[in-house]
Amino acid sequence: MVRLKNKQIGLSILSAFMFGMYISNSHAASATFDPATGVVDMPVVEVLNGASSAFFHAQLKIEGGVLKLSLASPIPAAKGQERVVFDSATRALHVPSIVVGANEFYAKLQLAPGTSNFSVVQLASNSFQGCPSFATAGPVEGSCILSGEYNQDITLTKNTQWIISGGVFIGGDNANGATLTINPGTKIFGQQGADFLWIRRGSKIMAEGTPDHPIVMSGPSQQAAGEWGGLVLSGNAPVNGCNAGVALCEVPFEAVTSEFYGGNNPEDNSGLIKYTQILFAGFAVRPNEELNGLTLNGVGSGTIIAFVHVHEGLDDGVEMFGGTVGMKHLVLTNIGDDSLDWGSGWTGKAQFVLIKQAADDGDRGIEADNNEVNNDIAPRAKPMLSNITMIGAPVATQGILLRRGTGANIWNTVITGFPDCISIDGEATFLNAGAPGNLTGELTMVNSFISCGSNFLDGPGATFTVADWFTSQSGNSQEEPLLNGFLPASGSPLTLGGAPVNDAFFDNVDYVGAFRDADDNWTEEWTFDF
Ligand SMILES: [Ca+2]
Ligand SMILES: [Ca+2]
Ligand SMILES: [Ca+2]
Ligand SMILES: [Ca+2]
Repeated sequence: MVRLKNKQIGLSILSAFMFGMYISNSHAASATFDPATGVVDMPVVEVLNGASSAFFHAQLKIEGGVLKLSLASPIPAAKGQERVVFDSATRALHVPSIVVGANEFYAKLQLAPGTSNFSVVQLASNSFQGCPSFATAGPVEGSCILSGEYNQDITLTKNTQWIISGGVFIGGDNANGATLTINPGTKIFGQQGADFLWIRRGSKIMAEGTPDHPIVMSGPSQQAAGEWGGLVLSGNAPVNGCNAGVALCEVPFEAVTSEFYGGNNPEDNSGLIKYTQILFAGFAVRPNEELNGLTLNGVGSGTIIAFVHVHEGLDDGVEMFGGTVGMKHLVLTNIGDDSLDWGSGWTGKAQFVLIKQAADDGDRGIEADNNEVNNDIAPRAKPMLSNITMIGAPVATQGILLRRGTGANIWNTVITGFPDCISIDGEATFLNAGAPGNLTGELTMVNSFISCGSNFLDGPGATFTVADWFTSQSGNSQEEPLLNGFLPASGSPLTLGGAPVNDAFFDNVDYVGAFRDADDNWTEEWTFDF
């Protein structure tokens, strides 16, 4: 059966929806339906597989009451145009426009595992239908206001300008869990720093954009950092900061201390964020206690974060407070403080990260703590990171600052343009690392290229020099990386300088930095212009 949300609907209803497409064939819809044959024709389907994609002319056909894939014929790449997108990772088929009479719909279909059968999970009008019951009318036609706490599942559609008013919370804290679904191409705005979106423990965000219809979260004028608060996820994955022997470590968030995060479930799932822009966010609630573009509090490894662009954040781009969450394909540009910041014992993963600082603002590319109060507290921060391209500016400080007891395993990273490339700070950080030539494996960096004003800065408490640490490890180089913008220029040593990471999360690649070569610009189309 074809399913619409949780309700089963008959194919006659679906056919009635799709019949209009046939009538209005002149419209530039991304799919059409012929009721005589039961065929849904999709002239251009992009099939996403990580950062690569393939293009097809595809058809679905109603057979025996089920929508089945009946044709998939390869066609040349057709980026930059309206198209259907199939995401192999989520098995979701996004049809941005199907025409029904005078109306146009977004349709989301889901491929059942191990079959060629699709079910319809959503049909949403592409024209404004008035505000749903969970929102109030906004100041201009076509806008709706979200406020307060939501204990039921809600879906934000691209036909509406969604306005966040104050702290908008999805779910209670591990109670009344809800799912916030955000459709491709949806725009969400905050009006001031105190307007933010918060996914609480036990609830989920399902923000699945597409390359041609990214989700956008932004401020009202899109001119400066701090126009709205930002996006916060809180989860039940392990964090540090509790007293020894505490069975369940939960801690309050620094900027909003009524909100707790952390738990005992490393695989906790806070949902999915893909092809999403988070722009002009950040809010200083108190000095040194801020909302970031994307704040990840105790978020677990069941969560998917991929193809996220944080631009012009007032504080950090992405900040992890503990947790185990992994991320792929991040673009962090013009960030006011640190592009990537962690503390409270983050043990997650990241691959393919572009960090590019503005000429006039920014602190560190990566600022890494275990815990500020107790540098040796467990679980100790020890993420795995690979394929980072970090481009600083003279106004910045360090490319990477490793301090307050943090561990980390870093591969295939290039750092350039900062006053200092790498600093290690604090005796606990040095002791945890071991000694050059006899490292513990807790703090490592291999197959990485650095080229800064000064490549190394030895912080207080040093028991070895950062230079000895870096040069004693395999594949590291201080030669000029030869970038053209953020991509490797022809002849760049980065393209042959990498080593694969032996871990299932990571794509098996052998280059240094976030991009394979001059043609591998996976930031195209879905990002904000930076
Ligand atoms: Ca911060
Ligand atoms: Ca910071
Ligand atoms: Ca900082
Ligand atoms: Ca920090």
